[in-house]
Amino acid sequence: MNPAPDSEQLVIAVSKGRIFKDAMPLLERVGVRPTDDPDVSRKLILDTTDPAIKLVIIRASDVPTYVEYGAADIGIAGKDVLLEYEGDGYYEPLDLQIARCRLMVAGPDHERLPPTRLRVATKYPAITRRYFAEKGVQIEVIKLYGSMELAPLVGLADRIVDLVDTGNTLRANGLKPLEHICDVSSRLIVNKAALKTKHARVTGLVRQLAAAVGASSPWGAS
Ligand code: PRT
Ligand code: MG
Repeated sequence: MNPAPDSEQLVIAVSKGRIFKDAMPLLERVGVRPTDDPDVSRKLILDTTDPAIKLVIIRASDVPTYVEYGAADIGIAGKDVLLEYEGDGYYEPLDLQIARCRLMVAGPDHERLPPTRLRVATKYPAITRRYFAEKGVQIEVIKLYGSMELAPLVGLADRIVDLVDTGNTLRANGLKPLEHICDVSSRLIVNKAALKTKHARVTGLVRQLAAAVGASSPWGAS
């Protein structure tokens, strides 16, 4: 088969780990299977069984940046990452309903005296500030890059804002979920220019993926 011309090539940005694991069966259903396993290979650009589609393997929080700037035409990213990302330089046509979890405020099982100004540790400072501002609660945000659950245990913070799935991680660290901020699942995002310049290929893929997840077709039928 001849390779597709460049303008017809689609680049899909996806992170390794749980989103990749959940996204692969969906992509396979629309004929896109990477020829290397990103958990084994060190390649950052993967060919797929569709000669016109490549995958770029990047950090979860970098996916909206790649798509906004057109380094990828399409991306798969958690709603948590999209809500935290400052910018709206992409379309978000489809909820893939994978990698589901909840974004929650959590705190110690046994609360000490309520502090005057809550210190909240999180890797989601923007979401956290918005959430507490809407409630009219003054907080101090402590930005961390991981292991948020540790912060209350060592006196770094009174609360955390983190993703919760089974709740096992919270329980194992003597924390409990306190407030539900939002449900999270992974979304398909699309570069705005690519929707125009590669319209047929982009809308075709989005429609196929919509059918694969049983969603009604975004951007109309045909
Ligand atoms: O590793 P890197 O820093 O690059 O990115 P990452 O750690 O965010 O990547 P990854 O692969 O761990 O998560 C990517 C995306 O998966 C997130 O942005 C979410 O959209 C989605 N997702 C779904 C989750 C979870 N479920 C989840 N449970 N991401 C993380 N968790 C973690 C959570 O942070 C906590 O530490 O799992 C723990 C809680 O799980 P339970 O089951 O113990 O409650
Ligand atoms: Mg990780």
